[in-house]
Amino acid sequence: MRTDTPPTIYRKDYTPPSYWVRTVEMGFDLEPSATRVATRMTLERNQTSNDKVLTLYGEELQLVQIRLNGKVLGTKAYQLKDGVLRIPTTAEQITLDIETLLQPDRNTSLMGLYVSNGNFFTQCEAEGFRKITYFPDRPDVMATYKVMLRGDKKKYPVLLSNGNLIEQGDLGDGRHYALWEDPFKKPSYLFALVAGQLVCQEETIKLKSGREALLQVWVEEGNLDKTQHAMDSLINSIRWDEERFGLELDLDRFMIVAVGDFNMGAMENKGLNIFNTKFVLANPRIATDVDYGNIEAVVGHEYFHNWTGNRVTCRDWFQLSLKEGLTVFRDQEFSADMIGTDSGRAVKRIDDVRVLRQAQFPEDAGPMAHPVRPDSFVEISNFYTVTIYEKGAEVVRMYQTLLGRDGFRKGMDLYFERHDGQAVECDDFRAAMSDANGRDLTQFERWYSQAGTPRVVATTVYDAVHKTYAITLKQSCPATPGQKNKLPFHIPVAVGLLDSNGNDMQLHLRGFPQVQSTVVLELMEEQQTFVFEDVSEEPVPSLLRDFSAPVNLEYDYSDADLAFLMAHDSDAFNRWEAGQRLAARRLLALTATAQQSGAVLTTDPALSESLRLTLNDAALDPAFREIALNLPSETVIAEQMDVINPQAIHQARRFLRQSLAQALRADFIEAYKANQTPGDYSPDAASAGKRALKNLALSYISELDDAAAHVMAQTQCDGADNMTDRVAALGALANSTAPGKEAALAQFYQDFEAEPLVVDKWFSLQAMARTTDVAAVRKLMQHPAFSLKNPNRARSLIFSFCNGNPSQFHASDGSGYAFWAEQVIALDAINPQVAARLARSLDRWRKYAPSLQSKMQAALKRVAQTAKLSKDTKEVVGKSLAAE
Ligand code: B3K
Ligand code: ZN
Repeated sequence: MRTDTPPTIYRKDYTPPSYWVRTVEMGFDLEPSATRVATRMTLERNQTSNDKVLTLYGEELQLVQIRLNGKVLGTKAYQLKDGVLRIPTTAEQITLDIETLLQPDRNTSLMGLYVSNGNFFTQCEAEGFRKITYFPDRPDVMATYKVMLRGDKKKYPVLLSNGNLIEQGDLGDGRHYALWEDPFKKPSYLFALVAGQLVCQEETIKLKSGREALLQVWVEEGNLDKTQHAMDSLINSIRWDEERFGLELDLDRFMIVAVGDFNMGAMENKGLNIFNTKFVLANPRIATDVDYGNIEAVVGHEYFHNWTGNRVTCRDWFQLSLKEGLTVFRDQEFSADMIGTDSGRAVKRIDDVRVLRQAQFPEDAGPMAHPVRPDSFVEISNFYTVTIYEKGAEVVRMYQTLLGRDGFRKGMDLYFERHDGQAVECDDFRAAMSDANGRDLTQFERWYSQAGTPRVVATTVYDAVHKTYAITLKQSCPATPGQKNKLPFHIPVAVGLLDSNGNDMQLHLRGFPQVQSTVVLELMEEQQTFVFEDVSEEPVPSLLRDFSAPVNLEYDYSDADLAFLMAHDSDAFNRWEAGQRLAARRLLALTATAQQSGAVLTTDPALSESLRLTLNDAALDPAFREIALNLPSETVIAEQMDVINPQAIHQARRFLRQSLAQALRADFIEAYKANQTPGDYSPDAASAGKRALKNLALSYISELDDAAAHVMAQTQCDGADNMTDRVAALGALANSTAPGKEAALAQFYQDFEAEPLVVDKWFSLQAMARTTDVAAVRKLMQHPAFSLKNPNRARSLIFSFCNGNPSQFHASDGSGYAFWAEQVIALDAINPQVAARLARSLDRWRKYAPSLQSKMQAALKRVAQTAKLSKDTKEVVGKSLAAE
């Protein structure tokens, strides 16, 4: 019987498997409509288990035959129900042969084995291997794999799998074969195969130990002019992990393959990383500076998984952040080290925190809020979230903040010493950090078990007589689904104190011997007071430097304090933060005014003067100036309101941008001129920073929407020799009333029709343009280049509109929500994972005005009531609709 409510899986119910799989041998006869898979596995009874059944999982498979120790199993010898295959047995050793039949060309979910543009690819994390064969598909079951691939020689000249190629040859019937062996044991989610018409760029490098390794980047023919940056990024990643963590590539061969149809960014399959083309292909013509940066980060991320994820993996999927949070932290550090300069590091840090606030804070405050180590889920694919990844990375970063870089490294070394080759838990990582440093991190566990963004309220008292300065920190954490009351977290709060000249004071924290300009206060109780001595004058506090913990910190700064910090703080993060606080204040006030009918919005000379100083401060890197001049996003402002009014926020932010453009027009023009990057394009941080500031200036000037601004954007669009400048100018035009706007959009499409990643940009910038309403999006969906089946394309238009164009998406007639429901339902029938992502767009529906709320609720219900909805989407809309 099919149950309507899919079951919830609980962390507390974890039991070890009844059998371990030791070896796996697989043979694939690759045919798009009928691929035959023969799997032989040897299993060994887990002595600690009392379970008298061997459990395997399979989905959407045609089961041809099962043989146990060579004997065919009749249907009475096993039970097959709801994707679970149970074989009663208590034998010590078993050899199991399973034959399955797949239809990769009909697999639109892009999980398991599928066809993309005529080539075969796999995606097995988290539970895709069960779409290839019946298997104990859980990460604590680790085995070595030998894989034989057979296929048509012309159609599939390239046959790849994990590990090392040990044999290849002709089969005489127009087919050929390749035999691959992965010497490392791995969980099934790291299995991969690729077959098809591909070409590669390759390079051999010498590893630190002197061993040689072959590196390859595989792409479709015609894309070899776009692989150099990925190759460079891979080599840099290998070097960085050797240097920073003493971790070497353990294989003789490491491959990256790019595919156009992919559910997410990339996948760290052992030795055979499979990537979304978006995170591999780059040349100046098609990729922006941001793309170059993302490619470096994602190539690094997947490579770093080889140790943090592959060599040491997760015991169960509740531990996902063990590998993801840690690996994001590692890729963030890698990208920062690649920039090298202090201010470059700060810009990277600010970027990462922006993502956290833009996406993770809302998640933590909404219906899908979950701890970094969740306690339950319905569909694990829904838990590849910004909480697991980005908040998880913040949690790892806090170890480093508390233990220092060297202490963190000691913890990492101990982690590998203890757990190499094992499937472990988040607690094991914490224990390694604790034991390697002799530090009690018991309370730190709450970062893993409690959801929600903690709030820290700071108050200060200066005692002029005793020359002391007391900072009192009080923490609390809002209730989240299933977690009403929270216990205090262990929060590192880095602080500095500025004297009246804007210089850092030397800090004498009572009870601590060292004198420093930044001190990490460890807030462990609900409320604690920290006293600084020998404080000669009342300082301005710089709190939560470098964003030392993922919390909302509140302090009653005056506008003057913030302007002072903006101008002087030695901590670049807090310099930026002060400007953001100031701007957010103005935006919230303007939003409040915009909500009163007939009210007039007024400008604020003090803010524009502060921003003018930053814009013109030649001592600051252009990249920093750009990020500082960027106002808090509409989403970030929305999160600070009790009741969200998207139109009022949009109106307020646009008004502020326009008034800044007016007040600073001459300065922006100057910045535009001063930050040109003549000569050959290079994506290095300094050049990218200049382009970013120049294009920010253009976007402000374009807010004025006058003839001069139109000419500027049009000239840049026509003359650009790289995608960063071209797309920035086209974006400015798309948001304007420039007479050449339609022609520019048409020209852009014509120039890049053959480059899918650029066509995505074309859809995306139109989806996010101010004037694009639902009707315009529907029209764009009629474009021959649009397809719902390709996740990148669906994201470029539909997601960009629903998540990136709030004032239009939240149109008062509810047309955006009706559109959203239609698209979630349509996508769900094609690709549940992608649909469930889109389903998250209405997460925060309860925060909107009642008239919008009821329309959102109706749209959510419409999706929830759809027949045959996937459990992915069902979980998301179900949690959204559930009583608070
Ligand atoms: N580990 C993969 C994510 C797989 C997502 C499956 N739904 C990519 C990464 O985090 O590196
Ligand atoms: Zn990852």
